[in-house]
Amino acid sequence: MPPRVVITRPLPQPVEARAVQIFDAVLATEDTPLTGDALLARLEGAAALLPCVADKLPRPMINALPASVKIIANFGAGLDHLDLAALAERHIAITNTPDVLTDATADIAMLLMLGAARRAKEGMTQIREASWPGWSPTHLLGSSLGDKRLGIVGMGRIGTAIASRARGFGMTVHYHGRRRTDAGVETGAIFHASLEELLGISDVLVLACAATTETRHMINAERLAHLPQGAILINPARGDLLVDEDVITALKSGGLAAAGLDVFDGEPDLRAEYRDLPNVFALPHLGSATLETRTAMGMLALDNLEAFFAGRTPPNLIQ
Ligand code: 8YV
Repeated sequence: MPPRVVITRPLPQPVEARAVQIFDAVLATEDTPLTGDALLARLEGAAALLPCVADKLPRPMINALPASVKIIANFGAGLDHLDLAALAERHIAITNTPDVLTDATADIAMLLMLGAARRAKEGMTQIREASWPGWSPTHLLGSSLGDKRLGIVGMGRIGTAIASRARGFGMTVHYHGRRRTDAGVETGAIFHASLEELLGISDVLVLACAATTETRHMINAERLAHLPQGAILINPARGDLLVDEDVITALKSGGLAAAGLDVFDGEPDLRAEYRDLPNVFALPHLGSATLETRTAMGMLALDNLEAFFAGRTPPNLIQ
């Protein structure tokens, strides 16, 4: 009998087809997060869980998982919705799906940058509300990206992919990370040993780091004050990297000219100001949302499970 794998959400058709072919797969019939008792009931007798970012697994949930569960194959790169320490204590393996979503997420970062810099929200509002006064030399003037300095926080796979796109737009690339990356990966990007130093020169700041206890609320009033007046903040990573109140204050005062946000603390709920402020270009967590990418993510999650149950090391084993 193949191992039972519980999948929390509907996935692209080829992924579900392969899942039922190779596993005793329990597919999701509803597209809502699976949590609490409903999740525990579905996991009875299952060997694996395939969750996504919206399926929160804090310590009490992990402690309550049936003993049959041996691996969690996350659909996504970020693991901040899972308590890794609690999983390690229970000797439950965990894998994720990096690489395959790098390009799609870097593309969204560029969309956020362009949307914020070019005042796309205000333009779209004029179209929707039929309030476009007509072409004028001074109508909705945004700022060019080409001559700007881009500061990237976290030069990992996604940060590196954003850097190569930004170079194509003529931006000068700077970054801060835990360590300087190899010259081959850096390709001319300028390393800053401290975050504050990076902030000081970032006309556009993009967050491309993981959400951890160290990075939580990293962008607060004090850090925002280091940015050049009228900088643009881009967040395709995780909402809790920001202190929302401080970001909103800066957006209202003009300290920040604009923000491009794809992720929100407590999403899908978001602060009313992020909905209403004209200088916030916001998307509903679409970073990896292309059919190709979501299919590749699902296939990679299945690869990880296949390897695990065949006694091999899964390609994306975290712990
Ligand atoms: C995914 C993401 O769509 O991979 C991640 O960490 O943020 C998204 O691109 C999401 O996590 C799916 O679970």
